[in-house]
Amino acid sequence: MGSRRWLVWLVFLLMLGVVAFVPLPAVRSLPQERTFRVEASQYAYSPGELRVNPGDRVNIELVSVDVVHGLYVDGYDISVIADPGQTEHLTFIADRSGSFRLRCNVTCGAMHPFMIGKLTVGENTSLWRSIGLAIIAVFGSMVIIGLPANQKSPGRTV
Ligand SMILES: [Cu+2]
Repeated sequence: MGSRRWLVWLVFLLMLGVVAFVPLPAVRSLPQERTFRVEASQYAYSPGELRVNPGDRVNIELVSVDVVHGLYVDGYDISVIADPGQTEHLTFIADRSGSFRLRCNVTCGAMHPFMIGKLTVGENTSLWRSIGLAIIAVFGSMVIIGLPANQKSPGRTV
């Protein structure tokens, strides 16, 4: 009985380790060409967040809806400026992983400093890991709750 319980624990811990730390080769995709049409208006970008994989070639088409707006990518130190009604292009390779702010680099009005977007370069493996860990936690708690009951019942006369 004791050894079986120990074995269940071992399997449980192994599963935890696998989900938490083993790299996910299937998710790793080849670099792609990604094109985003980003509309800039006072005082936001739409979409507000761009998500790409490391190594992707990113094309941003910046469209200004009202006044002159810019788009500066923190960390990459590149920018583009679009006149009202115009579309300007910014192309770069996403070779740095992490989260980077997109900022308007043209003073476009009172709330200009708050005109901020986000570029995320990275695979969303943490999401899959957290889902996996949640499933294992549920499974594990079922095993832990279930085992003592099974072991007790034959031995005790209540
Ligand atoms: Cu602006």
